[in-house]
Formats: sequence, structure tokens, C-alpha cells
Amino acid sequence: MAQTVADVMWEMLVKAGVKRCYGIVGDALNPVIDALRRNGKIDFIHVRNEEYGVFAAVAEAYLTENPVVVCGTAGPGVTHLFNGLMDALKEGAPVIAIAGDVDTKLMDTFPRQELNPYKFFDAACLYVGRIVNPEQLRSVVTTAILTAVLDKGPTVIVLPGDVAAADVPSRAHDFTVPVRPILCPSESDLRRLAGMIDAAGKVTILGGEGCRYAREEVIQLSEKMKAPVAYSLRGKQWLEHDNPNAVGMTGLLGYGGAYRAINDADLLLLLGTDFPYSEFLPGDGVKKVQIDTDPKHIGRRIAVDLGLVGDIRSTVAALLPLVRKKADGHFLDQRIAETRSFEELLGHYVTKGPQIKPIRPEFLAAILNELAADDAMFFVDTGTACMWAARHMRGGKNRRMFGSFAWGSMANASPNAFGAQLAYPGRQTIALCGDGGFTMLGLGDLLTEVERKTPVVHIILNNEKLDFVSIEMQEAGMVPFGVDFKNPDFAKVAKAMGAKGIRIEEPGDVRAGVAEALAHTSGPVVVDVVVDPFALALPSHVPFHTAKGFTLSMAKQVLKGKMDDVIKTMEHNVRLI
Ligand SMILES: Cc1ncc(C[n+]2csc(CCOP(=O)(O)OP(=O)(O)O)c2C)c(N)n1
Ligand SMILES: [Mg+2]
Repeated sequence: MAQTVADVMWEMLVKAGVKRCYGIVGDALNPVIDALRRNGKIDFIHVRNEEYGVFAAVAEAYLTENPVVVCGTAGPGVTHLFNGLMDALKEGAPVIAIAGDVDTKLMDTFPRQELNPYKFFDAACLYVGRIVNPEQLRSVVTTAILTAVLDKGPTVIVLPGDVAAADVPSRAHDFTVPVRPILCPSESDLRRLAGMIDAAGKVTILGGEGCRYAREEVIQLSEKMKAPVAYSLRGKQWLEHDNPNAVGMTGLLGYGGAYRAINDADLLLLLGTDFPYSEFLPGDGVKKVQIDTDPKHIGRRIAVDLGLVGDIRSTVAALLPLVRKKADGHFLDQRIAETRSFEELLGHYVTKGPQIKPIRPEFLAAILNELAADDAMFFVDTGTACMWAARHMRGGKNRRMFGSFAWGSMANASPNAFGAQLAYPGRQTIALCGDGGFTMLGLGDLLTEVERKTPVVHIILNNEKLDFVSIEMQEAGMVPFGVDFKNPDFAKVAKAMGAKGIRIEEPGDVRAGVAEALAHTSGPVVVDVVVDPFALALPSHVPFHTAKGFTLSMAKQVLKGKMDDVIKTMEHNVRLI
């Protein structure tokens, strides 16, 4: 049998390192998935919702840095891919989407399920190639692969069913993925930067995801400059653990000495971070230097005094010998002391945790952190889970933490963890889920995990609330509205679906329940933890408008007869305010 367009497309994708394709078959995709079956080298992960498949692919692609394929069929199947592709774009994950398309003879005639792929994917993808003629195959597939891998983001191959099933033209479809160059600023620019560092009394580093391979170099530089090291949520896993100069995070999730480290410095070095909350970044009193591989990141959040385009590892390595060692460690010592005292404050709920009911999420996060393996992979839902993970989970050389940190979608943790577990079978994989997030996406595809016997540990923060939004509303001075809901017993639901289920209502049961879940390796487990719905999570530095808004909200709630809730929130959080 002659090879079809779809056959050769899969061959090329296999050569690019693709191991899995997540999605749902149907209509236009049938010949595409039939060719995948014939190929035999790609595992087809039949999910229950395409969106779940994309979030799984994003985690796999981010962790392995290999391209991962997702697919959805013409129209509705394709639309389910969109949110996950936006996530891939923002998290920098090489995901390639195969979008089914109506037969070419129907294009632009308003048939059922047609969708203009260029318009639709415009915001989400770095490249959209629509194959309407088999002769395009080599160019479109090569471009989709190379763009995804080299520019680190999602691309789309749009494939009508009739073209997928057509014979392929007889020509070579071999290709290689070229190696990316390592960018480093010129020596004169590095000398200029070294001069600015030497002239500054107090220097602080704020590092992000760009420090992924630069941890040792950044710590060495901080030692030499006596500089506190603050980080974004994406930078935390690379810069916090085993770093004597780590001072925590700034921004909405802030903790530790980071806020003052950043705002009281003479010079702030922004390394590989596109930190989006400019209100938490300092004004003109602090000089700023930003280094990033992506020139578009430089200066887009705040004005910088010097911007350098470069890979953080090689740039910092080249900078190190040019910088003079500083003698005065006073500024650094103060920020470290602040970080320690904030840790003690946060420790309140951890040490008191076993006696406090309902269960404090901080206590749960701290126990999880303590019991998890040294090479555990944590996935964190958008919501309060991010706050507890940021403040109470500690990284390690081989620990990983990932979430929808740059895009901020709900419901990412469960599918992220699933994708990671498929890529690293047997490695401990933990999803810290909101109850809103888990019921949005994770619950349906728990069936997929059961079928695959994938050992993902889901820890559900059961607060019967969109708690993060409730806090947002209170900070803005509103009465929380539209944020409450009722949950079933998730442990019972999990059992009915064929997974292991554990329900924890008593604080004294947290340790044993989490340990039991982590020891379960023959399939997915859902730990339904009934946590305090009034657990507040204010940042370490509360801007004036937030404090004002919060007080206003409390006053409004009293007027609406919600005095009980107000008292509970105040009472439960008195140590944090
Ligand atoms: C798809 C999507 N819808 C809505 C939001 C806005 N949002 C951000 S966090 C959040 C609440 C999450 O609730 P839950 O998963 O229960 O976590 P909790 O904050 O209660 O721990 C919402 C609605 C979002 N980020 N993504
Ligand atoms: Mg919730």
C-alpha cells in the first residue's frame, strides 16, 4: 500500500522525538489516527476531554523538552485544544497540535464543523500550517516541528481528512533538528555590567524560569556580590533549595525578605524572568539590569537601565570573573533574617496544625512537603494551591514543581501530573488540586488514569469554594459572590470510578492519610482533604489598597448579615494579618 500523507507525517514526528499523542479521534481525524496505529511508535492517549490531553502534553513537553503531539477533530474537538495551547505558549512548551479539518472540497462553503484555523489559532500558536495539497507536507510538518522545538511553543498542523488519506508524493521527507546557538553578550557589555555592579552598594537578584540551567552560576554570583536572591514562582524550583542567599518571593504570593531585597537595593538584576506584576517591582530609586534570551522580555514590565540578550548560564559564567567581590554583607544578612522570621510566622499553622480543625491547608502542604520523595514532581492548580505550594513546599535538586504559572488557567494540575507520570513512569507525581479545578477537568479523566493505572496522587483542597477568587473579591472590597458550591465525597466518587480514595476530615489523620496515598503506586489515588475555607493567604507585603479593600469587604459582609464568616476569617488568620 502506498504511504499516505498521514503516514509520512507520523514518521517525521517520530524522528523529531515525539513519543505520545493525546486526544480524541473522530471524523476528519480518523485517517490520521489510523496511520498512527499503523506506525506503531507513538502511544495514543485516548483522553475524555481534549483539553485534559493538552495540559498533560504541556507538562510532558516542558519537563522533557521533547515535542509532544495533541489532536482534536474538526470544529468542536479543535476548540477544546485552545486553552491548553495558550498554556503551552505561555509556559514555553513544544506542543504540536494536529487539528482535523473538513474535506478540501467543502472548504469555505459553510459546512458543519468548519472553523477558520488561521483566525482561530492566531492568539495561541507560533505557527499554523494548513495542508490542502500533499506537496506541502514536507514544508509544513518541518516548520511545525522546528518552530515548536526551537522557539519553544505550540504549533498547529491543520489536516483535512481527504488530504490525510491521500498518497504522499515520492520525495525525501528526512530532516534534522538544528542545534540552538548559545547566546552571550559581548565582552564590552559584560564589562559595563560589571562596572555597574561594582559601583552599587546593595545588589539583589530576581531570577525566573531562565535560570533553569544556571543555578550554580547564579548562586556563585550572589555570593560574590553579597546579593539576596529572590525569585518568581517559576524560578523558585531552580533558585531556592540549598541556596544560602535565598530570600523568597515577591508579588501576590510573596513571602520572606524578597520585598525589601528588591525595593531597598541600589541595583536589581533581573535574570531570565518576565515577572508580570510591575506594581511589585521598584521605581526609579533602584537601577535595573535585565538579562534574557528573549529580547521581547527586556524592559516590557519596567524601564531598565541596561538590557542584555543572553542565556543566563553562559552570561553569568562570563560575568563572574569580571565582578569584584563585595565585603559588606549587612544588606544580605538582614534580608535572610527577615526570611527566617517569616518562615517562623508561617510555621504557626504547621506546628499547631494537628490541633486545628478544619484542617489548615498550610499544615497539609507542609506535611506533603515533608513526606514526598526527594525526586517528587509537584503540579499545582491555579488557585490557593499556588500560595500554599509557594510558601510551604521546598524544592530539591531533583524535585520539580510546575503549574499554569504564566497563563494562569484553572484545572491544570491533574492533567499536568498525568503527562509527567507517562513521561517518567514510577516517579512520585503529586497534583495539588483545587476542588473547583479538579471538578472542572480532572474528575472526568480520572477514568483515563484508572484505565492506564497511572499512579498520580491527587490531593484535593476541599474548601467548597473558588477560594482564590473569594480572596480577590475581598481584597477589592467586594462581598464574595458566585464562589460557593457543594462537593460530593471525592473519596467515594474516586472509588466508584476505580481509583483509590481517601477522605481526611480530622487534622490528626493528615499525616497517615498522605503517607498512605504516597505509598499507593498501582494507580491513581484521590485524597479528599476537607480544609478550612476561611484560610486567608495575603502576601507578605500588603499594599495599602489591599488592606483598605479587605477592611471594606469585612464591613460590607457585616452589613449583609455575614458576621459569622467575618469573625471566622479574622479569628482563623489573626497570626497572619
Ligand atoms: C479556566 C479558568 N476559569 C476561571 C479562572 C479564574 N480563577 C482563578 S483561581 C479560581 C478559583 C479556583 O478555585 P479552586 O480550584 O476551588 O481552588 P481554591 O482557590 O479554592 O483553592 C478561579 C475561578 C481561571 N484562572 N481559569
Ligand atoms: Mg476551592
